[in-house]
Amino acid sequence: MTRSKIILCRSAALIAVLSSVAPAQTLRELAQKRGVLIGTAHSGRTSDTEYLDLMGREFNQVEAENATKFGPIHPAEDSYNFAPVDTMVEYAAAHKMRVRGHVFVWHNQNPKWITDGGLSPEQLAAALQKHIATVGGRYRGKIFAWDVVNEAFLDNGSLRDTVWLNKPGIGLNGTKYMEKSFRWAREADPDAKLFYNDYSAEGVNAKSDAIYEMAKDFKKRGVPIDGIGLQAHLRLSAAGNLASIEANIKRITELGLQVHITELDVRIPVDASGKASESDIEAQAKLYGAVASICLKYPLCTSIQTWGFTDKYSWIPRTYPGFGAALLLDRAFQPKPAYKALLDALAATK
Ligand code: 9MR
Repeated sequence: MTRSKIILCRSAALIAVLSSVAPAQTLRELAQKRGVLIGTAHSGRTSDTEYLDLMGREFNQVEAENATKFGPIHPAEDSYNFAPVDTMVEYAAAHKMRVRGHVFVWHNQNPKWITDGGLSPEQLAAALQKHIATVGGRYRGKIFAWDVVNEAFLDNGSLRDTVWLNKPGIGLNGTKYMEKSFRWAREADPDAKLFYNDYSAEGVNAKSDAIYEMAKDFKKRGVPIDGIGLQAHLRLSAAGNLASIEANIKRITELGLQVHITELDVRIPVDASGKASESDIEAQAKLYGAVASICLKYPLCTSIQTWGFTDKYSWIPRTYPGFGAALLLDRAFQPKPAYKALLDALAATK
């Protein structure tokens, strides 16, 4: 062997040894090893390169926080705003990330032409079908899973009054309007995984019971539903609800449905400068780790997604004054204990 060949072999051996002992560094490396997806909402800040770089480094799934909702993507009957979504889809492809779609049918963030356009139920049904066909069709093969319906139930388990159900609605009673939407979504993209998504339905309660019953009925009758999204916008008190969260994940997966944790964040009290107490930050970390560990116990719980990853861009302070610091990295992109807890949960042996 020549001298240069020997050096080459030695360095290859050294690299092999180093990479076998070096711990995997990022959330996505650990998630990949376990065969799960680790995702984040994308705030749309495309000029913040540090933000984009970190997102691509840590996550293997991304979902638009707003850009794929009905109003933002379809603001007028004949006009679609695809550009921000196309940009996200290209970014995801460049970083080898999967893309989740959010959402076709929701009571919020609908455009005026839908909510105030005086459309009849027949016209609304046609508009919704066309919307699903157009948006779902455009991203066929690029968006691997869609929240078809979001937040259709109230906390007491009854159906929410919405433009799609009864104000004026698309002309179908009860859960039939959702059934129709799932069927339209399947037609638009036969390969996309189709989800029902909601909040305050992580544990077993009146709302999650109603969702479970609907999903069971849909499965039984062949309505194309593939999973339930559990948003998981949590407070520290959720630490007392972990057994119930596990029971709910268990019963959903026993139906043969997937679970995606879709919007995980844990809001904690902050002072006027946005600072939280050490003990709350530690308790928050434990909760992130615990929720992830529960999901990882169930092979059909296939994705853990946080609603953003840096406290620099989070919906919490705007919506819950006095609360914040809900995500994995602080406002300067420094990892918090929650980040480490999630790493540890992903690294833990089964
Ligand atoms: O984070 C989103 C925020 O930027 C929007 O202003 C808000 C409008 O309703 O929607 C937020 O995202 C919501 C998601 O689409 C559905 N589940 C609850 C999320 C937080 O409100």
